[in-house]
Amino acid sequence: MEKGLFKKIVLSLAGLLVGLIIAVYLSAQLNPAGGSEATLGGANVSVDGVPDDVVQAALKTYVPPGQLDEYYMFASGGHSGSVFVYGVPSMRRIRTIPVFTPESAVGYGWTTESKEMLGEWSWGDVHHPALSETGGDYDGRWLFVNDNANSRAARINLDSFKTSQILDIPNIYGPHSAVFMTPNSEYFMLGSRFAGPIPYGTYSPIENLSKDYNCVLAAVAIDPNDGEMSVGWEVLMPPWSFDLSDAGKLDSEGWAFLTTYNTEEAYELLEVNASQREMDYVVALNWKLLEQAANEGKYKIIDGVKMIDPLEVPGSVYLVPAMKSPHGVDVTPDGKYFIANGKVAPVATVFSFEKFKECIDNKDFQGEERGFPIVNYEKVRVAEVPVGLGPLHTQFDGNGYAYTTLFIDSTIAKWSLDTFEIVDVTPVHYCPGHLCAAEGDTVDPDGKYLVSLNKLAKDKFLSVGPSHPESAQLIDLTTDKMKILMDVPTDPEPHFAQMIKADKITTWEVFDKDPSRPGAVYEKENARIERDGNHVTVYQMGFRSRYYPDHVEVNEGDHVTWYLTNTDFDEDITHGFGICLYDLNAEAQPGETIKFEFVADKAGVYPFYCTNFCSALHQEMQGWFIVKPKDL
Ligand code: RUQ
Ligand code: CUA
Repeated sequence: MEKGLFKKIVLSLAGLLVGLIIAVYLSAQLNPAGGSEATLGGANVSVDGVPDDVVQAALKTYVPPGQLDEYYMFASGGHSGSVFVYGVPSMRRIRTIPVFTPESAVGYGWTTESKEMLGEWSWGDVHHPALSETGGDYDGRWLFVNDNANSRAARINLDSFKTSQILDIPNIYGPHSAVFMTPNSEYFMLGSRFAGPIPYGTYSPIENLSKDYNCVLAAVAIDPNDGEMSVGWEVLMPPWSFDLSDAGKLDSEGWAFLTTYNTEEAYELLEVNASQREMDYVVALNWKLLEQAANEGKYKIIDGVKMIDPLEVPGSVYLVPAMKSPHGVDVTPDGKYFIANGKVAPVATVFSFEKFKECIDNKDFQGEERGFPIVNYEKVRVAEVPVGLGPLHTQFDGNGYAYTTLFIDSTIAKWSLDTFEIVDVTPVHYCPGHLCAAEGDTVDPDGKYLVSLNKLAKDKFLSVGPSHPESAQLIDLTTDKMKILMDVPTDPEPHFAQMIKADKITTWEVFDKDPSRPGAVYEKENARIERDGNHVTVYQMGFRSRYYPDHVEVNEGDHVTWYLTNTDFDEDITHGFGICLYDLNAEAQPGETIKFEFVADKAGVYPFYCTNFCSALHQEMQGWFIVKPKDL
């Protein structure tokens, strides 16, 4: 039986079994004190005695066999360097997409293409995934992420769920305050978390931080046709740590907002010294003006990038005072407000974009710092919402409510964007960082679901030793009170996530057959091994259940270029390729041609085999790589 069909049958049976077990479990919990009627997978079940909220939570998160989740959630994998894909509401983890770190499960980091993308680095630190947008709405084309460690950004194509480009960003140490998309994916912004002398490699002693160190904001431009990223331009900023950012939308389109947390310019004991001032800033950036300046040549080149001095572009940067080391900054769906989350101040401060513009028009400034005008705090601030201790991030539903995570309180507060009053608080477990609402960063959020991305799980799961997994909790937003529906463990480390309606993403079933693709072979008569001096090129096919050719003999020291085409144009029939004792591993998805290169520096006989179980004769899908010794 072919793998897809077999898998479907097994999955269906397993699903039915789980459904049956739940039904039996629920109906077995007999207790005359309670009682509830419910449907499960289309059948009526009696769930007498089970508390109603347990029944509702089970039903709301149960996706019966044959049905699919309603949303994809793309979650940061933090310093795993990967992106984790979940289905919501089941919270099943569907996929791990390796981005900045090799992943042998899918041969990422061994093929020529992925090796070249990873370059000299072996790890990365993904913080904030951002989906591409059209008209302020997720369009399901691409996902972009930042690397806080090695100053990169990456694009994942959502037709294949593969990392397709990694871009080095010059001049930015720790681009943490990224990735946040402009409403038509013109750009995303990245800002330095760490001050440093630029370009990379420049020396200056730490005491010179205020003088010689900079933070930099980069605008990465996105090609509307293929999503190709390039550094558009950069902006030279003082050595203040940039933490998070968000792009303006609708009323505030054309602006970007970034929080800072070390305007003290401290360089030791930051824990204390970066929290001296009562106010730091939200930095507001008029990116359209800066784009124009870049087009007019108002820049100098640093490390190959157009670097704009914003002091030479009047009107491009303003400072909005925000309470003590704010963390997240979030623009409301209508673009009318931007909200700074206090972190060490127990408030979410709501700023009016309209008032901000008025202050600029009326030159209503309360001072300036390093040449940048500081707008009048009393005028732009419309509310200080006392959300609780440790506010970090805010998301929105489509009904005029905001949801703020409180790291220290371990709660989420729901509050009105109209009255600025808190209407509900739910505990979460434990210490939430980001949170993710369904379509939450668009101009038209869905509400419905909220996921709390918690830094600690403590007692929530079976113990796995001194360090526990992190956790994600799914919260129901369809009732007045927020209700936790389920807990799932997550791998390190949940930072941000975005949740998109599943029907907005169209994936390929198989790779296109394209004879012009370098190295591709689809017919046995074209499969071959070619030699040019000491360079051997293998054109190999893989199909159920063999490789063709299945013996490849080269001479010790040969440089080998190996193309493998999976000629099974059949969804989900992936062939792996591992060479024993040669540290080589890859996979070819249906219809895909992959390439890897290596030097045959060890003589001997090395079996190769398919690592993905692909058919009943998968075990026979093997061959031999034979390296003839030099001195023979
Ligand atoms: S941060 S937990 Cu890296 Cu997004 Cu706020
Ligand atoms: Cu191909 Cu297993």
